[in-house]
Amino acid sequence: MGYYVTTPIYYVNAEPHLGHAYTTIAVDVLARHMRQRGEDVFFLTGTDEHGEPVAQAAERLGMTPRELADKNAPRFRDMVGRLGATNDFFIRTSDPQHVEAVQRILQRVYDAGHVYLGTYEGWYCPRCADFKTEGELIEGNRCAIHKIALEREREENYFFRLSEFQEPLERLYGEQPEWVLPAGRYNEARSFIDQGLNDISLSRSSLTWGVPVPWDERHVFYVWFDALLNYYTALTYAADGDDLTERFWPPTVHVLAKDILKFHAVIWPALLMAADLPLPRRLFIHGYLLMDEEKMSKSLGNVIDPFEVIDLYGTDALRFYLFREVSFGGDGSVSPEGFETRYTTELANEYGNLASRALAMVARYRDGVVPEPDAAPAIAGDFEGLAEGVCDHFDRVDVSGALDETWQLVRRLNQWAQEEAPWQLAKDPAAADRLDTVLYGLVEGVRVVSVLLNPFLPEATERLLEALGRPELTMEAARFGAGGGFGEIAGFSPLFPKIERQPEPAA
Ligand code: ME8
Repeated sequence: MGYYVTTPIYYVNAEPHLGHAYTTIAVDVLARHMRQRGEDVFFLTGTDEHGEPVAQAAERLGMTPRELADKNAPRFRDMVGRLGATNDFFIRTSDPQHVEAVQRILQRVYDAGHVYLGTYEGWYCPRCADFKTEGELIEGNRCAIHKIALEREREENYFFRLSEFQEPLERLYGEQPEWVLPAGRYNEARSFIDQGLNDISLSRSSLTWGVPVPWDERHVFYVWFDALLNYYTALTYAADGDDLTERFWPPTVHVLAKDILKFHAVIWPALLMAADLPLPRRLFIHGYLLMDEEKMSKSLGNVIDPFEVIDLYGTDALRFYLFREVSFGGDGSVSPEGFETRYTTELANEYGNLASRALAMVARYRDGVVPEPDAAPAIAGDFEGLAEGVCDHFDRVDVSGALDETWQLVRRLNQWAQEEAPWQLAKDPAAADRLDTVLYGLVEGVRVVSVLLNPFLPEATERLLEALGRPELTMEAARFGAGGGFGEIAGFSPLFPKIERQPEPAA
């Protein structure tokens, strides 16, 4: 069975920001880790191009929705590349194959009797592309997320009989308490279901930018139905002439933030049941990146541009920072100062220097050849269970936990180097064996943590492992002492050099 992991598909109504980069990197870290374990991985990301969020933004800009989508989709694709993401496919919901597959699946849902024509009356947020209950509004009938005043709408819509899936969803949640992680989000989804489900709009007749409803072309599908189905349709055409659904459906895990929990945790499984398709095995819901205590979002304008961060600190530093600074699953603030601090104290001083010092000592005291010690170094014991622990974290999508566990070993190696003081041992010819053991222990330790850090820091770790002449990245290679010794070490430049910042212009 393959390992199939997805990000949400992002709206092309604006340019990508750090929030989008965040989920994309998390999923890439997972995908890279699972490949290290020999899993058959498929990693999907892409853009959500239909519906009101895009149509309205295009109108404001005096463009057609398609022009806006064609302008912004490549920016998301570029972002994915700059982040070092190893996605297997990039879906655009304007792809004709997606449109055709959505029509085919929803026609099946219609034919099976899950759809009827009715009238929608109520509040609608065009930015969320979501119908709101009175209870979800904030003062002045405004959207709680976008803070914009909403209009009451009355429109003929096709409805999806969500209420029919009340019991099947209760059963799903009852039988699979870890279907949604973390537990707080599972409870939230469950209580939404427990309040009783109402049927929901499946189509819109006031909008033309969408997938036409095949049985009634006056309507287009409500964008969320079109969007959610991307996870399925992508597999039908991602590989030319090869349908990947056999190999990868159902998804192993969908990763998303809590803003779109209800769509994924309630509507999506009901839709799959209606279409008679197996359900994803798990959803992982992460929190928000905040700037000055507010959710970073394009409508609030408080966004960090991931391209700028990468230009300054590099891709690895961004990938690392986000999961160190904010525990994956919770909310947390990020800031340019925070980047600077973690870069210097952790990447440059703790990891980069550890590697440089270990290699420099091998060069100075042993002519660049890592010694083969007679006895295993004492530090080997600290690595016992490490790879298993990291795998356990990743099995639960605990990306920060996996990083923390590995980083403790980076710190332990620094501490051990201080305790053993190889620079002192080098002065005493009688301590030559001991020095051999310590040098080997340090280099082997750096190698093992580098294998485990590879999903987070692909560029730096691969450069270092090349220099060590030990480029293996598998989980077997993440054991202390695995694969024997080293040869002569190649020289290499510092992994995380000091950042030369442009001085702030004088006021
Ligand atoms: O909702 N913190 O698209 P979207 C953390 N098209 N993650 C954030 C974030 C933040 N401040 N801001 C954005 C949509 N994200 C739909 C999805 S899926 C079938 C359709 C990330 O462009 C996070 O993953 O608004 C969030 O769920 C997603 O971007 C929303 O992206």
